[in-house]
Amino acid sequence: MKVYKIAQIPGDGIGRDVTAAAWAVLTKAASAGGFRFEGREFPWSCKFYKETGAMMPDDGIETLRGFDAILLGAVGWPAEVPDSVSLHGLLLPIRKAFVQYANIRPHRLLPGVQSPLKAEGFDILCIRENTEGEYSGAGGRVHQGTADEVAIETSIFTRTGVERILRFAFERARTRRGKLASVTKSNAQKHTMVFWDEVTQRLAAEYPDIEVTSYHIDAMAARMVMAPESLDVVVASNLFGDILTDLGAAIQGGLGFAASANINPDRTAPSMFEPVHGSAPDIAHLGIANPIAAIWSGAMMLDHLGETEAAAAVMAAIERTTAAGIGTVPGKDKTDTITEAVLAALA
Ligand code: GGG
Repeated sequence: MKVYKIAQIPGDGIGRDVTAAAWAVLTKAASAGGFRFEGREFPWSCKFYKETGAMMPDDGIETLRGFDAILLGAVGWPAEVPDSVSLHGLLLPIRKAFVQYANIRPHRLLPGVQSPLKAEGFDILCIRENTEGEYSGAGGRVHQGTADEVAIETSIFTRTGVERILRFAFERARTRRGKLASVTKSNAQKHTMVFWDEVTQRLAAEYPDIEVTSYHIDAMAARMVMAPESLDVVVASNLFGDILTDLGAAIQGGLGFAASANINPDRTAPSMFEPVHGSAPDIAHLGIANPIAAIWSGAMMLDHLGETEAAAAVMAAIERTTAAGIGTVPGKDKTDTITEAVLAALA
């Protein structure tokens, strides 16, 4: 029997609740599909940071390298650890070390879920550059605490990084409706974003079958609200993709429905699957977090592992659950109720 080794990092806050839900569904999907998961849980989190001074041990990356995939919950406990420390101590180094350069985030309405914008008929695949750009961590501060203080954050866009994410997006567009929206702010940011636009135009010549449109981020934000059904694949830099996908989550009913996959397309290291939402400390341990985003992320993991039938079964179970009105309204149903409904709907 095929056995997949999965590293589980529940993280902080509701991360623990939603990864437990996803794990229960994944375990059942595996047994129905004739394969098995062997999970190992890592306590890396803000609590771990408080105890050890680091978000993960020095050999954390090397430890994770031995797994087939990583299932992550959420990171952040801003009352105790600055968000910049938790993000740069765990999530971002994993994405970078494992060359998970494509962050894939689907935005569509599940049956029974209402978009707060009353949007319908949209199916957007956001592809976020995930290893460089505005989140490179380069920069510094001088004259701290004085009137002359200066803070600099350097965006790093490499030819390798920009080409590979755009090529990935073109290829994805080919498997869908053949439309690609490339998002920058090249009128205001005249180095990195102009470079991104140039690479987009050059690659467009290699993909004559793909209809490519370049948008500025502000115009894209408006389009996602006003005409989301006009969009197919949307590709953007790390920061712009991060922001647009919270907007996408809002259009699809809320962050409780937004799944994501941090993919290493070359399969030279494990990929990581996590809901888009954060740790939501305000509702942590109340048992009301919506686990659907985490379960959907688990379905994306199944797909990536090649277990496409099991992935489809989990998605069908999620859809049967929301179609029955369970988990469709934020805060209405308990995490356990939604999880049990998905488990029951899993054929
Ligand atoms: N579930 C992932 C999580 O904890 N997200 C919090 C966050 O702010 N992430 C920023 C990012 O995805 O780059």
